Amino acid sequence: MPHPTPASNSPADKFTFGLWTVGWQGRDPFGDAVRAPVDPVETVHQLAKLGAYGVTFHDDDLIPFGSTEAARDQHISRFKKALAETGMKVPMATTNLFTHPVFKDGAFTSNDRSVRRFALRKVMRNLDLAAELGAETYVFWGGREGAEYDASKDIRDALDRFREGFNTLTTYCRDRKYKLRFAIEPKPNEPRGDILLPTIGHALAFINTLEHSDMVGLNPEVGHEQMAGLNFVHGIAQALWHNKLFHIDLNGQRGIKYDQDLVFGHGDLLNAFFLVDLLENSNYQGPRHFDYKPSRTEDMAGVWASAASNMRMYRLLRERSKAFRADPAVQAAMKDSRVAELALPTLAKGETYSDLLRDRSAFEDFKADATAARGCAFVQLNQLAIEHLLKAR
Ligand code: GLT
Ligand code: MN
Ligand code: MN
Repeated sequence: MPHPTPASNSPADKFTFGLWTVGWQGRDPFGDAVRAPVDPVETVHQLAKLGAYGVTFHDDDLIPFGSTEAARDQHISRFKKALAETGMKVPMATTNLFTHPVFKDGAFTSNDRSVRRFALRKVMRNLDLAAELGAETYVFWGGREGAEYDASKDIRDALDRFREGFNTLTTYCRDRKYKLRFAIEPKPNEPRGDILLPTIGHALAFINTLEHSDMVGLNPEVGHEQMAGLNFVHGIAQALWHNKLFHIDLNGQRGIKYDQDLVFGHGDLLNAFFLVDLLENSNYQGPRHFDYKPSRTEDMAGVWASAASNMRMYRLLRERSKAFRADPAVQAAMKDSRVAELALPTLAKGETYSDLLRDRSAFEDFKADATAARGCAFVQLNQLAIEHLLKAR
Protein backbone atom coordinates (compact mmCIF):
# COMPACT_ATOMS: atom_id res chain seq x y z
CA MET A 1 0.00 0.00 0.00
CA PRO A 2 1.49 3.38 -0.92
CA HIS A 3 2.05 5.93 1.83
CA PRO A 4 -0.55 8.68 1.68
CA THR A 5 1.17 11.96 0.86
CA PRO A 6 1.59 14.11 3.96
CA ALA A 7 0.70 17.07 1.71
CA SER A 8 -0.35 19.67 4.18
CA ASN A 9 0.34 18.24 7.64
CA SER A 10 2.71 20.68 9.20
CA PRO A 11 4.49 20.88 12.56
CA ALA A 12 2.44 24.08 13.10
CA ASP A 13 -0.63 21.83 13.47
CA LYS A 14 1.03 20.36 16.58
CA PHE A 15 0.05 16.79 15.72
CA THR A 16 1.65 14.30 18.12
CA PHE A 17 1.50 10.54 18.69
CA GLY A 18 2.48 8.25 21.55
CA LEU A 19 5.23 5.73 20.82
CA TRP A 20 2.73 3.14 22.15
CA THR A 21 0.15 3.96 19.46
CA VAL A 22 1.86 3.09 16.19
CA GLY A 23 4.03 0.74 18.24
CA TRP A 24 1.05 -1.34 19.41
CA GLN A 25 1.64 -4.93 18.37
CA GLY A 26 -2.05 -5.83 18.51
CA ARG A 27 -1.93 -8.10 21.55
CA ASP A 28 -5.41 -8.29 23.11
CA PRO A 29 -7.11 -10.56 25.65
CA PHE A 30 -7.94 -13.06 22.88
CA GLY A 31 -5.04 -12.88 20.49
CA ASP A 32 -1.30 -12.69 20.15
CA ALA A 33 0.77 -9.93 18.62
CA VAL A 34 0.15 -9.43 14.90
CA ARG A 35 3.09 -7.09 14.25
CA ALA A 36 6.76 -6.94 15.16
CA PRO A 37 7.93 -4.38 17.71
CA VAL A 38 8.67 -0.95 16.24
CA ASP A 39 11.94 0.77 17.11
CA PRO A 40 11.17 4.21 18.67
CA VAL A 41 13.86 5.68 16.40
CA GLU A 42 11.94 4.40 13.35
CA THR A 43 8.71 5.88 14.76
CA VAL A 44 10.32 9.30 15.14
CA HIS A 45 11.54 9.24 11.54
CA GLN A 46 8.26 7.92 10.07
CA LEU A 47 6.08 10.39 11.95
CA ALA A 48 8.38 13.27 11.04
CA LYS A 49 8.02 12.28 7.38
CA LEU A 50 4.24 12.37 7.74
CA GLY A 51 4.41 15.94 9.07
CA ALA A 52 3.89 15.34 12.81
CA TYR A 53 5.17 17.82 15.37
CA GLY A 54 6.29 15.41 18.03
CA VAL A 55 6.13 12.14 19.93
CA THR A 56 5.23 11.21 23.47
CA PHE A 57 6.21 8.16 25.49
CA HIS A 58 5.89 6.08 28.63
CA ASP A 59 9.20 5.36 30.34
CA ASP A 60 8.87 1.68 29.37
CA ASP A 61 8.11 2.46 25.70
CA LEU A 62 11.59 3.87 25.39
CA ILE A 63 13.52 1.95 28.02
CA PRO A 64 12.26 -1.61 28.59
CA PHE A 65 11.37 -2.30 32.24
CA GLY A 66 14.37 -3.56 34.17
CA SER A 67 17.04 -2.23 31.76
CA THR A 68 20.51 -1.65 33.22
CA GLU A 69 21.77 1.93 33.64
CA ALA A 70 24.05 1.46 30.63
CA ALA A 71 21.25 0.14 28.42
CA ARG A 72 19.00 2.97 29.61
CA ASP A 73 21.56 5.60 28.59
CA GLN A 74 21.91 3.92 25.23
CA HIS A 75 18.14 3.96 24.55
CA ILE A 76 17.91 7.62 25.55
CA SER A 77 20.83 8.75 23.45
CA ARG A 78 19.57 6.97 20.28
CA PHE A 79 16.18 8.60 20.83
CA LYS A 80 17.70 12.05 21.33
CA LYS A 81 19.69 11.63 18.14
CA ALA A 82 16.51 10.82 16.17
CA LEU A 83 14.80 13.88 17.66
CA ALA A 84 17.74 16.09 16.71
CA GLU A 85 17.85 14.67 13.17
CA THR A 86 14.14 15.27 12.55
CA GLY A 87 13.35 18.31 14.70
CA MET A 88 10.59 16.32 16.39
CA LYS A 89 9.57 17.52 19.88
CA VAL A 90 8.53 15.67 23.03
CA PRO A 91 5.75 17.86 24.44
CA MET A 92 4.45 15.18 26.82
CA ALA A 93 5.65 12.11 28.66
CA THR A 94 4.06 9.66 31.09
CA THR A 95 4.74 6.61 33.23
CA ASN A 96 3.79 3.02 32.67
CA LEU A 97 2.16 2.10 35.97
CA PHE A 98 0.05 -0.71 34.57
CA THR A 99 1.91 -3.37 32.52
CA HIS A 100 4.20 -5.00 35.07
CA PRO A 101 2.37 -7.50 37.32
CA VAL A 102 3.55 -5.57 40.36
CA PHE A 103 0.85 -3.00 39.49
CA LYS A 104 -1.98 -5.55 39.37
CA ASP A 105 -3.73 -3.82 42.30
CA GLY A 106 -2.76 -0.31 41.21
CA ALA A 107 0.22 1.98 41.69
CA PHE A 108 -0.48 5.08 43.83
CA THR A 109 -3.49 3.31 45.32
CA SER A 110 -2.25 -0.26 45.69
CA ASN A 111 -3.11 -1.70 49.08
CA ASP A 112 0.57 -2.72 49.26
CA ARG A 113 2.51 0.30 50.55
CA SER A 114 5.81 -0.89 49.03
CA VAL A 115 4.19 -0.83 45.56
CA ARG A 116 3.04 2.75 46.16
CA ARG A 117 6.59 3.79 47.11
CA PHE A 118 8.01 2.02 44.05
CA ALA A 119 5.44 3.77 41.81
CA LEU A 120 6.42 7.21 43.10
CA ARG A 121 10.09 6.49 42.47
CA LYS A 122 9.33 5.23 38.95
CA VAL A 123 7.48 8.46 38.17
CA MET A 124 10.21 10.68 39.67
CA ARG A 125 12.85 9.00 37.54
CA ASN A 126 10.87 9.61 34.36
CA LEU A 127 9.98 13.18 35.39
CA ASP A 128 13.72 13.92 35.30
CA LEU A 129 13.90 12.59 31.73
CA ALA A 130 10.71 14.40 30.66
CA ALA A 131 12.08 17.71 31.96
CA GLU A 132 15.42 17.07 30.26
CA LEU A 133 13.65 16.46 26.91
CA GLY A 134 11.71 19.71 27.27
CA ALA A 135 8.25 18.23 27.87
CA GLU A 136 5.61 20.66 29.13
CA THR A 137 3.02 18.13 30.22
CA TYR A 138 3.20 14.95 32.25
CA VAL A 139 0.19 12.63 31.94
CA PHE A 140 -1.23 10.39 34.64
CA TRP A 141 -3.52 7.66 33.37
CA GLY A 142 -4.45 5.63 36.42
CA GLY A 143 -5.59 2.59 34.50
CA ARG A 144 -4.90 0.18 37.36
CA GLU A 145 -6.05 2.54 40.11
CA GLY A 146 -9.44 1.14 40.98
CA ALA A 147 -11.10 -2.12 41.87
CA GLU A 148 -13.15 -5.02 40.62
CA TYR A 149 -14.57 -5.65 44.10
CA ASP A 150 -16.07 -3.12 46.47
CA ALA A 151 -14.80 -5.12 49.46
CA SER A 152 -11.18 -4.96 48.32
CA LYS A 153 -10.45 -1.29 48.80
CA ASP A 154 -11.62 1.61 50.91
CA ILE A 155 -12.09 4.21 48.16
CA ARG A 156 -11.72 7.12 50.60
CA ASP A 157 -8.32 5.80 51.66
CA ALA A 158 -7.44 5.22 48.00
CA LEU A 159 -8.26 8.87 47.21
CA ASP A 160 -6.12 9.98 50.16
CA ARG A 161 -3.20 7.98 48.75
CA PHE A 162 -3.89 9.26 45.21
CA ARG A 163 -3.77 12.82 46.53
CA GLU A 164 -0.65 12.10 48.56
CA GLY A 165 1.01 10.88 45.37
CA PHE A 166 0.12 14.03 43.43
CA ASN A 167 1.17 16.30 46.31
CA THR A 168 4.52 14.55 46.60
CA LEU A 169 5.18 14.72 42.86
CA THR A 170 4.11 18.35 42.34
CA THR A 171 6.38 19.32 45.24
CA TYR A 172 9.22 17.34 43.64
CA CYS A 173 8.79 19.26 40.34
CA ARG A 174 8.62 22.62 42.09
CA ASP A 175 11.76 21.92 44.10
CA ARG A 176 13.59 20.87 40.96
CA LYS A 177 12.25 23.91 39.05
CA TYR A 178 10.75 21.71 36.36
CA LYS A 179 8.26 23.54 34.12
CA LEU A 180 6.06 20.45 33.84
CA ARG A 181 2.32 20.58 34.42
CA PHE A 182 0.44 17.41 35.29
CA ALA A 183 -2.56 16.18 33.31
CA ILE A 184 -4.89 13.51 34.70
CA GLU A 185 -6.48 11.23 32.11
CA PRO A 186 -9.86 9.90 33.22
CA LYS A 187 -11.28 6.55 32.09
CA PRO A 188 -14.34 4.85 33.55
CA ASN A 189 -13.29 1.19 33.43
CA GLU A 190 -10.90 -1.30 31.82
CA PRO A 191 -8.45 -2.71 32.69
CA ARG A 192 -9.82 -2.42 36.26
CA GLY A 193 -13.51 -3.18 36.76
CA ASP A 194 -13.95 0.43 37.82
CA ILE A 195 -11.20 3.04 37.66
CA LEU A 196 -10.82 5.91 40.12
CA LEU A 197 -11.36 9.43 38.71
CA PRO A 198 -13.56 7.89 35.99
CA THR A 199 -14.67 11.06 34.20
CA ILE A 200 -13.63 14.66 33.55
CA GLY A 201 -16.01 15.77 36.29
CA HIS A 202 -14.61 13.43 38.95
CA ALA A 203 -11.06 14.47 38.07
CA LEU A 204 -11.88 18.21 38.22
CA ALA A 205 -13.32 17.84 41.71
CA PHE A 206 -10.27 15.85 42.84
CA ILE A 207 -7.84 18.42 41.43
CA ASN A 208 -9.45 21.11 43.58
CA THR A 209 -8.29 19.27 46.69
CA LEU A 210 -4.59 19.16 45.72
CA GLU A 211 -1.83 21.17 47.34
CA HIS A 212 -0.57 22.61 44.05
CA SER A 213 -3.81 22.39 42.11
CA ASP A 214 -2.67 25.13 39.71
CA MET A 215 -0.10 22.64 38.35
CA VAL A 216 -2.66 19.92 37.70
CA GLY A 217 -5.17 19.75 34.86
CA LEU A 218 -6.65 17.23 32.48
CA ASN A 219 -5.80 15.04 29.51
CA PRO A 220 -9.27 13.88 28.46
CA GLU A 221 -9.58 11.16 25.81
CA VAL A 222 -12.47 11.08 23.31
CA GLY A 223 -13.21 7.39 23.74
CA HIS A 224 -12.95 7.36 27.50
CA GLU A 225 -15.81 9.80 28.06
CA GLN A 226 -17.83 8.13 25.31
CA MET A 227 -17.36 4.73 27.02
CA ALA A 228 -19.40 6.29 29.84
CA GLY A 229 -22.01 7.59 27.41
CA LEU A 230 -20.95 11.19 28.02
CA ASN A 231 -20.81 14.05 25.53
CA PHE A 232 -17.08 14.64 24.93
CA VAL A 233 -17.60 18.13 23.50
CA HIS A 234 -19.43 19.19 26.65
CA GLY A 235 -16.67 17.70 28.81
CA ILE A 236 -13.98 19.56 26.89
CA ALA A 237 -15.97 22.79 27.05
CA GLN A 238 -16.15 22.47 30.82
CA ALA A 239 -12.45 21.63 31.09
CA LEU A 240 -11.68 24.77 29.05
CA TRP A 241 -14.06 26.80 31.21
CA HIS A 242 -12.04 25.75 34.29
CA ASN A 243 -8.74 26.47 32.45
CA LYS A 244 -7.87 22.81 32.95
CA LEU A 245 -7.48 21.52 29.41
CA PHE A 246 -3.72 20.90 29.57
CA HIS A 247 -3.58 18.19 26.87
CA ILE A 248 -6.00 16.05 24.82
CA ASP A 249 -6.12 12.46 23.51
CA LEU A 250 -7.94 12.27 20.17
CA ASN A 251 -9.34 9.00 18.86
CA GLY A 252 -12.60 7.28 17.93
CA GLN A 253 -15.11 5.19 19.89
CA ARG A 254 -18.45 3.71 18.90
CA GLY A 255 -20.71 3.76 21.90
CA ILE A 256 -20.65 2.30 25.37
CA LYS A 257 -18.32 -0.67 25.25
CA TYR A 258 -14.64 -1.61 25.68
CA ASP A 259 -12.06 1.03 24.73
CA GLN A 260 -11.71 0.97 20.95
CA ASP A 261 -9.01 3.60 20.33
CA LEU A 262 -10.08 3.94 16.68
CA VAL A 263 -8.69 6.59 14.34
CA PHE A 264 -9.95 10.08 15.22
CA GLY A 265 -13.36 10.59 13.57
CA HIS A 266 -13.91 6.86 12.97
CA GLY A 267 -16.35 6.77 15.90
CA ASP A 268 -18.85 9.54 16.55
CA LEU A 269 -18.00 11.73 13.56
CA LEU A 270 -20.48 14.51 14.31
CA ASN A 271 -19.15 14.88 17.86
CA ALA A 272 -15.62 14.95 16.38
CA PHE A 273 -16.70 17.79 14.07
CA PHE A 274 -18.00 19.85 16.98
CA LEU A 275 -14.89 18.99 19.00
CA VAL A 276 -12.57 20.39 16.33
CA ASP A 277 -14.89 23.39 15.99
CA LEU A 278 -14.59 23.96 19.75
CA LEU A 279 -10.81 23.47 19.96
CA GLU A 280 -10.15 25.73 16.99
CA ASN A 281 -12.34 28.47 18.46
CA SER A 282 -10.86 28.24 21.96
CA ASN A 283 -7.59 29.37 23.48
CA TYR A 284 -6.26 25.78 23.61
CA GLN A 285 -2.70 25.99 22.27
CA GLY A 286 -1.51 22.50 23.17
CA PRO A 287 -0.78 19.50 20.99
CA ARG A 288 -3.42 17.59 19.07
CA HIS A 289 -2.33 14.23 20.43
CA PHE A 290 -3.60 11.06 18.78
CA ASP A 291 -3.96 8.13 21.16
CA TYR A 292 -5.26 5.43 18.86
CA LYS A 293 -4.44 1.80 18.27
CA PRO A 294 -3.87 0.75 14.65
CA SER A 295 -6.21 -2.19 14.16
CA ARG A 296 -4.89 -5.74 14.40
CA THR A 297 -5.83 -6.19 10.76
CA GLU A 298 -3.15 -3.73 9.55
CA ASP A 299 0.38 -4.42 8.44
CA MET A 300 3.08 -1.80 8.99
CA ALA A 301 2.18 0.14 5.84
CA GLY A 302 -1.37 0.23 7.18
CA VAL A 303 -0.09 1.48 10.53
CA TRP A 304 1.64 4.51 9.01
CA ALA A 305 -1.34 5.11 6.71
CA SER A 306 -3.69 5.12 9.71
CA ALA A 307 -1.39 7.55 11.54
CA ALA A 308 -1.70 9.87 8.54
CA SER A 309 -5.49 9.36 8.56
CA ASN A 310 -5.73 10.80 12.08
CA MET A 311 -4.02 14.00 10.98
CA ARG A 312 -5.95 14.23 7.74
CA MET A 313 -9.21 13.74 9.62
CA TYR A 314 -8.39 16.61 11.96
CA ARG A 315 -7.50 18.91 9.06
CA LEU A 316 -10.66 17.97 7.13
CA LEU A 317 -12.84 18.67 10.16
CA ARG A 318 -11.05 21.96 10.74
CA GLU A 319 -11.74 22.98 7.16
CA ARG A 320 -15.42 21.91 7.46
CA SER A 321 -15.79 23.86 10.71
CA LYS A 322 -14.45 27.01 9.04
CA ALA A 323 -16.90 26.62 6.15
CA PHE A 324 -19.75 26.09 8.64
CA ARG A 325 -18.90 29.27 10.57
CA ALA A 326 -18.48 31.32 7.38
CA ASP A 327 -21.81 30.31 5.78
CA PRO A 328 -24.36 33.20 5.93
CA ALA A 329 -27.16 30.62 6.19
CA VAL A 330 -25.52 29.22 9.33
CA GLN A 331 -25.11 32.69 10.78
CA ALA A 332 -28.80 33.37 10.15
CA ALA A 333 -29.78 30.01 11.67
CA MET A 334 -27.67 30.79 14.74
CA LYS A 335 -29.53 34.06 15.06
CA ASP A 336 -32.88 32.26 14.80
CA SER A 337 -31.67 29.90 17.51
CA ARG A 338 -30.50 32.80 19.74
CA VAL A 339 -27.09 31.16 20.18
CA ALA A 340 -25.33 34.46 20.93
CA GLU A 341 -27.97 35.53 23.43
CA LEU A 342 -26.68 32.99 25.96
CA ALA A 343 -23.55 35.11 26.30
CA LEU A 344 -25.62 37.98 27.70
CA PRO A 345 -25.67 38.00 31.51
CA THR A 346 -29.13 37.29 32.90
CA LEU A 347 -29.04 40.35 35.12
CA ALA A 348 -28.05 43.66 33.49
CA LYS A 349 -24.81 45.35 34.55
CA GLY A 350 -25.29 46.66 38.08
CA GLU A 351 -28.76 45.13 38.36
CA THR A 352 -29.48 43.41 41.69
CA TYR A 353 -32.03 40.80 42.65
CA SER A 354 -34.09 43.64 44.17
CA ASP A 355 -34.22 45.28 40.74
CA LEU A 356 -35.26 41.93 39.31
CA LEU A 357 -38.01 41.65 41.91
CA ARG A 358 -39.26 45.09 40.86
CA ASP A 359 -39.24 44.22 37.14
CA ARG A 360 -42.85 43.28 36.42
CA SER A 361 -41.95 42.26 32.84
CA ALA A 362 -39.76 39.50 34.25
CA PHE A 363 -42.58 37.81 36.10
CA GLU A 364 -46.00 39.38 36.68
CA ASP A 365 -46.38 40.48 33.04
CA PHE A 366 -44.20 37.76 31.53
CA LYS A 367 -45.98 35.90 28.72
CA ALA A 368 -44.91 32.37 29.56
CA ASP A 369 -47.28 30.65 27.13
CA ALA A 370 -46.40 32.91 24.21
CA THR A 371 -42.70 32.49 24.93
CA ALA A 372 -43.06 28.73 25.21
CA ALA A 373 -44.88 28.59 21.89
CA ARG A 374 -41.88 29.96 20.03
CA GLY A 375 -39.75 27.24 18.38
CA CYS A 376 -35.98 27.17 18.94
CA ALA A 377 -35.04 26.20 15.36
CA PHE A 378 -32.19 24.01 16.63
CA VAL A 379 -32.83 21.15 14.22
CA GLN A 380 -32.32 23.38 11.20
CA LEU A 381 -29.01 24.57 12.63
CA ASN A 382 -27.90 21.00 13.26
CA GLN A 383 -28.94 20.01 9.73
CA LEU A 384 -26.70 22.78 8.35
CA ALA A 385 -23.80 21.47 10.45
CA ILE A 386 -24.26 17.97 9.04
CA GLU A 387 -24.53 19.30 5.50
CA HIS A 388 -21.23 21.12 5.97
CA LEU A 389 -19.69 17.98 7.43
CA LEU A 390 -20.86 16.08 4.32
CA LYS A 391 -19.56 18.89 2.13
CA ALA A 392 -23.10 19.22 0.74
CA ARG A 393 -22.84 23.00 1.05
C1 GLT B 1 -2.81 3.44 27.62
C2 GLT B 1 -4.15 4.12 27.74
C3 GLT B 1 -4.15 5.47 27.17
C4 GLT B 1 -3.30 6.42 27.93
C5 GLT B 1 -1.87 6.10 27.89
C6 GLT B 1 -1.14 6.96 28.87
S1 GLT B 1 -1.51 4.45 28.02
O1 GLT B 1 -2.60 2.99 26.32
O2 GLT B 1 -5.13 3.28 27.09
O3 GLT B 1 -5.44 5.99 27.06
O4 GLT B 1 -3.41 7.69 27.35
O5 GLT B 1 -0.70 6.29 29.98
MN1 MN C 1 -8.36 4.69 25.11
MN1 MN D 1 -5.21 8.05 26.24
